[in-house]
Amino acid sequence: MEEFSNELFFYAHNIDFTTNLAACKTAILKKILLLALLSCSISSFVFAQQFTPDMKKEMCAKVKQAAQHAWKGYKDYAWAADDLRPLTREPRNWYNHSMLMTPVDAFDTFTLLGLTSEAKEAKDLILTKLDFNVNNDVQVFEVTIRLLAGLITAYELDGDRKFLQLATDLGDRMLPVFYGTGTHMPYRYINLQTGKKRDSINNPAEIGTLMMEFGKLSSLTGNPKYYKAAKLAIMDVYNRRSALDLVGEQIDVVTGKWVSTQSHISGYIDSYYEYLYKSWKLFGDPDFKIAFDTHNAAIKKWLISPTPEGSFMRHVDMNTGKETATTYGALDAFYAGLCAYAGDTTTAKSIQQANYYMWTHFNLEPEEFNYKTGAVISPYYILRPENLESCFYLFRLTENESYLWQGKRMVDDILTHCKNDVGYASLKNVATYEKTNAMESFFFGETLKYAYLIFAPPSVLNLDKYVLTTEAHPFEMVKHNLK
Ligand code: DMJ
Repeated sequence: MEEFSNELFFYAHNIDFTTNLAACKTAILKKILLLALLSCSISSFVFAQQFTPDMKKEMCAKVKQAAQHAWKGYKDYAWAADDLRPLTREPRNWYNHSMLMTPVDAFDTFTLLGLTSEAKEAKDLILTKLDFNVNNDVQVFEVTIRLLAGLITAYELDGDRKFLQLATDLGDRMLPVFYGTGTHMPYRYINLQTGKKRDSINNPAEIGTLMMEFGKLSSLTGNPKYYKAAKLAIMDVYNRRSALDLVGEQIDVVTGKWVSTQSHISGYIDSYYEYLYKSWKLFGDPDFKIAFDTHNAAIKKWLISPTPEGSFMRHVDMNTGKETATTYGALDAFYAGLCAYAGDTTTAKSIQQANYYMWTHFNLEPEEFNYKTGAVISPYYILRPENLESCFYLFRLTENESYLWQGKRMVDDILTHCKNDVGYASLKNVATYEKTNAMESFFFGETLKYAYLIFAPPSVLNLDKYVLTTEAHPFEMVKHNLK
């Protein structure tokens, strides 16, 4: 490259204006064209170059070291808390009492990565300290996807029944949230000790993303009550879809009326779609497949927004289909993986192209930007996994090595720019790489897990046997009928 730049510099400074101006202009144009071609071929060469088995091993080793580094920070400065504030080296709890978010989210990641002593430390902590008989007013969705799912997977991977006892206790304490609204949809919060429920304004993601965990609890305990309640809830959302087969962003679970009719695949809706498809994979119940296919067709008709940089997803009104926003962000990135998983690799590739553009265009992906104007709306990055998650599904299902290169770039960026001396910190602004004081438990549960799985042998996680929850906790597929 340098050689050519120098040559161009030479041309620019040695033009004989009197004799052959036109010839010089042509020569400069040729060189510019050559430079453009060269830079294109260099970037495609990077993707065409073989990603060797040694390179995969090196990536896996890097991710393992990162997991050890972050866990050490948690142990040293936040032991037994929900998570670590990495800049001030302090513990952080979500509620009145810690519920060990980080160790529960991390246990299966340590197990899959072969980090046996870290897995043992997390297990011992969970089994000696975790107690759900506490005065915590919990957000049912977050506690379900991180804790209930983490405990269920821990039980399936490790076999210790104490994990299942904890999961069942938690499920029983949260189950009443489904009752008493007058619809089948749950309230958003419940007190684990008193059972007091609150917040009737809920959303499809928080209503629907209980299906895998509660359903799995039914299959493991033999009691159908969890599956029934969660299925009635998710199908209630589906039954309230618009004539365009879309759902809105917020719904009142008492009146059953939509409070916000904005429709998109981002936060508040995202994992509702994910759980319709994954619940079909996990339980084999065709009602979920019908619902997913109906929505997926509508998403492709109304939301997908192809651009030269790939397919982004817009926001529309669920009733009219009228565009309401052209914002896209870190959370939306999961849909490429879901499309690939559901067998549509063509759509998946084009969304992943947009995802990777979003990642590389701003240094590292921002939480949200406007893909029409290019303006960044929320410049932060909180160690989210969705872009890596889609990369994982696309590599697994297409075996196209370009996804290994994409994965490498993203993993290297995270490990370089988010690392500090005691862990990995979120970024306040991706443009400046300025850090902020948070290391969410999903960094362990999802981000590091997908980072590893992209490069690890497929046998580490067999997708014919396991379905990954929205928090990337693998659940063994259920063979018997729970309907
Ligand atoms: C995770 O907690 C889950 O994946 C959830 O469904 C939405 N995204 C966060 C991480 O970004």
